[in-house]
Amino acid sequence: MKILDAEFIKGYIRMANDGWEQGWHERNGGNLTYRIKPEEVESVKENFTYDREWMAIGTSVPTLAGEYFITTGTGKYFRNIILDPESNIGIVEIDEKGENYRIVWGLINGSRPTSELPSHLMNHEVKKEVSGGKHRVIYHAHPANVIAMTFVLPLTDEAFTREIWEMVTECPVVFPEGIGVVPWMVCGGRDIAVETSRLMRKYNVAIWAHHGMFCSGEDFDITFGLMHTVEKAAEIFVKVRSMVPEKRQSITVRNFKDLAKDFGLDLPERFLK
Ligand code: 2HA
Ligand code: ZN
Repeated sequence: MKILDAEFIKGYIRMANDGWEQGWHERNGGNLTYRIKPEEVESVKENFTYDREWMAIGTSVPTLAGEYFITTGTGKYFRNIILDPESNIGIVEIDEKGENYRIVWGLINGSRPTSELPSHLMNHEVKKEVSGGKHRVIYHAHPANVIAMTFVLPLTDEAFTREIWEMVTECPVVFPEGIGVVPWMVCGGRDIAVETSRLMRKYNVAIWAHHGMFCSGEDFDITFGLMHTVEKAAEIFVKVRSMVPEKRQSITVRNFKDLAKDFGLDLPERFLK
């Protein structure tokens, strides 16, 4: 099969372009990785070449040994992905130790995977484990309203989860486990990757202060939808705060408990204080 005819590649490109259209990917902002299913790898393998050199990931992800990922390229713009996939995205194979990768398709003309590859792969490792292999997508974007919130609220999981939950009734239904917050850290390296993947053990959303957001999910729709839901709630937060210093009324602890009962949600007590 021609690689660009494969449904998983089409789904990846559509999600990347949807993110661009939402305004979450100025310049080269953001990155997206997908852990490819074995049968999907088989279906397009004839397009792969194995002559590019192995490169160090910069961290060790033994659980992902032998896996294949689609990734955005470093310095590449989301808005260009749909126009020229082969230059802006690629497929990488992880070696049998989980320490190196090599590009087997795309990222032509000497391009490399995203600078956030260590964060993505460490998140994939944790998510593969805790979801029993179900989670396949890690998505990083720069949505403006969530970033704005990181200048206003205390940088705690409790403050962000509760405030965002209160903005839209659907939020605790979509992410009942809550949201994690990473304080400002240098991006692109192992330290921020370790911190983010620690949060990903508990949550599907991690906010990077003054930078953006990471989401994890089973497929493109679920992961994009999660980013979209959190950012929509953050937009409402910004609108409310722009109108008045204090909310006049909101969803109460009692309301959350009623919702949890009817929807069968397990909302952690520490977000309901
Ligand atoms: O390069 O968003 O965090 C894209 C980024 C880095
Ligand atoms: Zn970023």
